[in-house]
Amino acid sequence: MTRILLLNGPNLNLLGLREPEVYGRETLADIVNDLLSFAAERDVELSDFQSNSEGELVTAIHGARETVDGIVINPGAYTHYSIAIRDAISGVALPVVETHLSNIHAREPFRKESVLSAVCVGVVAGFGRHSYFVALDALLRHLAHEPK
Ligand code: CA2
Repeated sequence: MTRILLLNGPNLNLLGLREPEVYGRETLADIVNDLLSFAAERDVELSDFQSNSEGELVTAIHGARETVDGIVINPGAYTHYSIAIRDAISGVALPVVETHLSNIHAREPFRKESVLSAVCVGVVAGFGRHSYFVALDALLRHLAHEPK
């Protein structure tokens, strides 16, 4: 069975509760529940973790090395400056798909740069909740074509 870890970074626990005009009305729990069904239909074991702490995300990435086949991550604002998360992704040598609800290229200039994209196998951004499903589907297709 393919095992995937879904990681969500800082403030994504506020989804659906604040700024619905930017990030939508659904909570993270709503999205994760639908992703669990999506994964189960494909015989995929999906685990998930959200943290507002950079160190906890780094530790979760390290732990993933022995436990999963790939990672889907919405790193939140860490996308734009976390060299620690970048180094963790490089260090575990797992395929990682970076995903964003919003189109980071159509927002403020400081969001246009991701320090993580270069160490990820791909990036999905701008499709709201659908970004997560596209990212997970793309990761599964990647794994099917490039097995360990
Ligand atoms: O578009 C995305 O998914 C982001 O990763 C979301 C981050 C942002 O810093 C990135 O530039 C792009 C912010 C997540 C904050 O989510 C909130 C949700 C509701 C209310 C406030 C923040």
